[in-house]
Amino acid sequence: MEELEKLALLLEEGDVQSVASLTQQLVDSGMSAQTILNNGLIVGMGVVGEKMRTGEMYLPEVLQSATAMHASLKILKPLLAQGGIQPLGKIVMGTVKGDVHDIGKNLVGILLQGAGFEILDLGVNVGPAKFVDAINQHNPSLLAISAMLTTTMLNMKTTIEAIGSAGLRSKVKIIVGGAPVSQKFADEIGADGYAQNAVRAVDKVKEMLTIA
Ligand code: B12
Repeated sequence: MEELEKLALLLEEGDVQSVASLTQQLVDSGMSAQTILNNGLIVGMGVVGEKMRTGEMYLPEVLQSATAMHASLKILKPLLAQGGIQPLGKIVMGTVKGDVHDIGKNLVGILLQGAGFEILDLGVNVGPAKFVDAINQHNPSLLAISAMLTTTMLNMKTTIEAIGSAGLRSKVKIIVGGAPVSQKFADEIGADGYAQNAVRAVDKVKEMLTIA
């Protein structure tokens, strides 16, 4: 079996140790972190998502796959984040209230860091007040909000409203993303930008902050 197929399968099986060691092995063999991520890990996680939807995989198993993905990303992070020299600006990020999905958000953060931004990650299950406090405290140029559930994506709207009520809306650009989020939804809730994945997020953020 091809090594990347094997990695995807091990991720699906939630074999944390083997995913970590195969990741390290592939890195050592000279394979790029982007290839390992896109053609191994994300492929595997796609299968997990589909099996979760059809009821073939249950929550504890999915969590185990997520743990394996975290272990692999820990190895890939320094490679994916390579390249940033001068800080281009400060970005505060977080997953909205009620939502604990963080793999996609973390990836967006890693690539933005790699592009030269300073990242302040508030983590998961972040309520509107915490986002408001972070803007007051850190004065970022941009806020990146993630949501992975059709129910919790509505909390993006509440968050943007809270930022408006605190009089901070004009101080910070807001980008939203996550599987159920679309450009249309971003427009509806008054976000400044949307990106479908982490690679596009980097380009979009640069465009939003008018960085060449
Ligand atoms: C792993 C996982 C979990 C793990 C999360 C672990 C963790 N630490 O993240 C656990 C087991 C905890 C979990 C729990 C649940 N999950 Co879940 N989960 C997933 C799964 C399989 C993978 C998500 C993932 O990491 N993908 C890989 C990353 C790389 O992709 P990504 O997250 O989409 O991120 C990319 C883009 O979306 C974008 N992006 C993401 N964030 C941002 C932010 C910005 C600013 C930008 C610009 C872009 C961006 O860029 C990222 C990188 O390219 C998905 C299925 C799927 N296909 O998405 C279901 C899925 C999201 N989960 C789902 C559900 C239903 C649940 C639960 C409600 C299940 C339950 N019955 O309890 C709970 C909810 C828990 C909660 N309160 O949050 C559903 C959501 C359905 C819906 N439409 O609402 C999905 C789609 C599965 C399914 N097919 O049914 N889950």
